[in-house]
Order: sequence, then C-alpha cells, then structure tokens
Amino acid sequence: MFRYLPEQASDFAHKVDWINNLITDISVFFTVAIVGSMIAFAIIWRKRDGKDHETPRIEGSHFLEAVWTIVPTIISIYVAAYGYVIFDEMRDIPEDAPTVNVTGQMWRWDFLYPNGKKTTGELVVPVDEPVKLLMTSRDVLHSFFIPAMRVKMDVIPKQFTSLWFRPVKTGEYRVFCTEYCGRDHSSMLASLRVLSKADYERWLNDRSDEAKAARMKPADLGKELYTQKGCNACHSLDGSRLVGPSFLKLYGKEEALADGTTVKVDENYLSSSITNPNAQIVAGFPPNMMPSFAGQVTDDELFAMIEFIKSIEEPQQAAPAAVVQEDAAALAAMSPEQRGKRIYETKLCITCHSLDGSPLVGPTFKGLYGKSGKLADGSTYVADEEYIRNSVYDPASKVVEGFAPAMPSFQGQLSEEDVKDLIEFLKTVK
Ligand code: HEC
Ligand code: HEC
Ligand SMILES: [Cu+2]
Repeated sequence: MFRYLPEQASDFAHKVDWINNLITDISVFFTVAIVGSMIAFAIIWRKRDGKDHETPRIEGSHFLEAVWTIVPTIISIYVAAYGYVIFDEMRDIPEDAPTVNVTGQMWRWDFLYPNGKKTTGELVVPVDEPVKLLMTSRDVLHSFFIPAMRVKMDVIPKQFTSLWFRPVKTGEYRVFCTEYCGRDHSSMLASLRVLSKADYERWLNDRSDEAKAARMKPADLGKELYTQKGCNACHSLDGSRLVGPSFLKLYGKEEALADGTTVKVDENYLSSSITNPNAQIVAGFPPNMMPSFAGQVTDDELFAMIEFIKSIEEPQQAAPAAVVQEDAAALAAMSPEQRGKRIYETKLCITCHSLDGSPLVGPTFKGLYGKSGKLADGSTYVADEEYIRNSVYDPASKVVEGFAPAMPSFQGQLSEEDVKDLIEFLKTVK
C-alpha cells in the first residue's frame, strides 16, 4: 500500500525506499488504529436515551503503559539507527569516484567533467560506477535533487558541497533545483543521462562541439548565442520592433535614452546593456523587461555577442522563431486553437497578457472575445474579430482605457492565417 516513490535508479534507492515505506506503513497503521478506536469509542459509548452516566474511575495499568512506551521507543530507535546507517553511507564518498563539477546559477546547471568537457542542463554519467558531484553556486542558494537516485544536497555560493551515487541502470532521469531561488526557479531543470561504460567513454572523448565553438569567429559564436540565450525573442535583426529595439545598425549610432540624454553605442554601452539593462533605458521602450545576463554569460561570450551586434549592418532574416522552426507538418496537423495557443506562447503575447483574469502589461485575454470595453479616448468597442486583428497589427490606433500604449505591432510578423488561429484560441479563453 502507499507505494508512490519514483523509479529506483541507484543502489541507495531501495534502502531509502525501504525505510521510507516502513515509516509510512507504521504511520498509516497507528493513524488508523488510534483514530479508528477514537471513532469507534465515540459511537459505542455515546450518550444514550438522554441520560448522563457517571464515568467509571479507572486506575492506571502499568502493563499497558509499559507497552505503549517501549514499543514506540524501539520503533523510533530502529528508524533513527537505520536512517543514520544509510545517511553515513551517502556521506562516505568513495575515494576513487571521478568528480563532476556542478555549478548552479539562476536558472541553469553547468557541469564540468574530469577531462575538461562541459555541458549545460545535461549531466552524463556511466552506469555501475560511483560518481561524485562537487557543487557550488554563482549566485544564491540552490539545491541539487535527483529523485531517481534518491540524493539531494544544497548548493551554496562561495562554498563547496558534495554528494555521490552509483546508478544501477541506464536511462534518462530528471534533475530539479529543489530550493526556491527566484522567479523562474521551477524551470531550473536538468536531465541526467546514464550511459553504458563504452557509450560514456565515447561521449566523454567526443569534443567536436567545443572544437567547433573554439574555431568559430566571435561574431559567428555571437550569432549562435543570440538564439541560444533567447535574445531573438525580443531583438530583431531586420529593423523591426519587437519587445526591445532591433540590433540592425545599432553599433555606432546615437541612442536616445528614456532620461532624455543620448549615448553613443560603443562596446561599453553594449556590454552594460547586456549585463545591467536597467542602467540605461532606451527611449520608447519599457524598463524591467530585459533580463540581466550578468553572471549568465562568460567574458568570451559577451565579447562574441558584441562582435555579432557590430556585424549587423544589413537587414538579416532573424533566426526563425520557434513557431516557424516547428515542423510544418506538425503545425498543419494541429487545430486552429492549438496553433493560436502556440503563437500566444511563442510570440510573447504571454509576457503581457494573462489567461486568468489578472492584468499584466496589457489587459487579460480571459473573456476578451466578444466583450465590450472602453478606449482611452472615451469611445467604446466590442472585441470582435476585426477589433482583435486591428489590435495585433496596429495596437496604437485603439488603446484600451487604463493601459499604456506599450504593445508592439505584429505587422509583418504574424500572417492573416496566424491572426485567425489566434482568434480561434482567444474564443476558447473564457
Ligand atoms: C524579454 C525581452 C528581452 C530579451 C530576452 C533580451 N532583451 Fe535586450 N532589451 C529589451 C528591451 C525591452 C530593451 C530596451 C529597454 C532597455 O534599454 O533596457 C533592450 C535593450 C537592449 C540593448 C540596448 C539596445 C539599444 O537600442 O540601445 C542591447 C544591446 C540588448 N538589449 C542586448 C540583448 C542581448 C544581447 C540579449 C540576449 C543575450 C537580450 N538583449 C535579450 C528586451 C530584451
Ligand atoms: C510588450 C507587451 C505586449 C505584448 C508582447 C503584446 N501585447 Fe497586446 N496589448 C498590450 C497593451 C499594453 C495593451 C493595451 C493597450 C492597447 O490597447 O494598445 C494591449 C492590447 C491588446 C489587445 C486589446 C485587448 C482588449 O482588452 O481590448 C489585444 C487583442 C492584444 N493586445 C493582442 C495581443 C496579441 C495577440 C499579442 C501577441 C501576438 C500581444 N497582444 C502582445 C501589450 C502587449
Ligand atoms: Cu535554483
């Protein structure tokens, strides 16, 4: 009964589960026994035929008292001792275990292997061999948790903590950050891949990706980073306005800032825009929108991104957004509502429009379709298909009362078909 623990993938797992299941069973047994007799007694000895009966005087029973003291004591000591034995085993790291370095930071996990290979978001280990993780954090407290291995440990800035485990079967498992560390804590995930020894050796010694990155020109690496780090969601390469300004011809220009000053866009300005975006806000753009990349990019990567931005002299086809990248066949197979939902999620509508009724930067989409409302100029409108189409292509022409005209136009970014799909989706958001 009550066997809900995840897959057992390390040799700790069955021991941890055994004691966990024992504690659960004992707790269930005593809960049922105690609460059950309470209820039974309350029914059997309830006040009958409206008469009060005198409560009998009962002297204590040494025998019973001894039983209910000694039995729980033995159980507790057993649980504590067994728990300590397993804990001790978990803390006793085999000397010969190869060490993988783990660094946590909002919101990713980086891994460094004994031969210098690096990965992000994926830990790869061989089966049947002990592996030690030596962990630290670049920013705040995190906690590294692999449920299938039954191990977890705090990850602390400026300090090393460690854990070890021995996987007993190959496969893919989830890794969580299990200590609340900020806004996107829940997406601080990684996967653990356990490979056969031969596959692991082959994987570890395959350094072709790094060699490729090391051979790349900084501007080319910057271009990869532009999509990898998600800058493409907010910055176009063709001059069009997304959430943030386009990178086209940005380098060298006189940029007007929100505080009325201007600044010449040079390497220092670009670098501070990336690592401290709120220090200088571009005129006409919202503050607090761009996440800071301080600590999230290495010096080499920062240099590469600056070189990339400098190279955008001609309009370029921005790297295709997620919707476009998706297999055309898969998109065609979706219903219009599903496609509309994808657009909502991938075209940033989600950052400004909620589905649950709460106002964000823009009004909520909940119950939007068909509702009537008021515009900033005092006139009223009904949110029909034409109105929504117009809001997407020309948001500034009709601004909803109580909201800033902060919505970017999606003219040229969303086709008429896309807008139809979006409307189908909006109809379902009641
Ligand atoms: C969620 C949207 C968003 C993401 C993601 C984003 N930015 Fe921004 N970025 C903005 C906004 C909005 C502004 C304008 C307001 C400001 O200056 O902070 C901006 C401004 C900038 C500027 C100054 C532009 C100018 O015209 O002066 C640079 C440079 C920049 N971002 C680089 C980057 C890089 C590089 C990345 C990826 C590593 C990135 N941004 C990711 C929203 C974003
Ligand atoms: C940067 C924030 C932002 C993004 C991104 C954004 N919007 Fe908006 N949107 C707003 C704001 C602010 C308003 C209210 C002011 C106005 O009407 O222009 C608004 C208004 C609207 C309205 C009218 C709502 C009403 O209650 O009448 C519709 C429809 C709409 N947006 C659709 C979209 C769609 C579809 C997307 C994605 C393709 C999107 N928006 C992306 C900020 C945004
Ligand atoms: Cu975390």
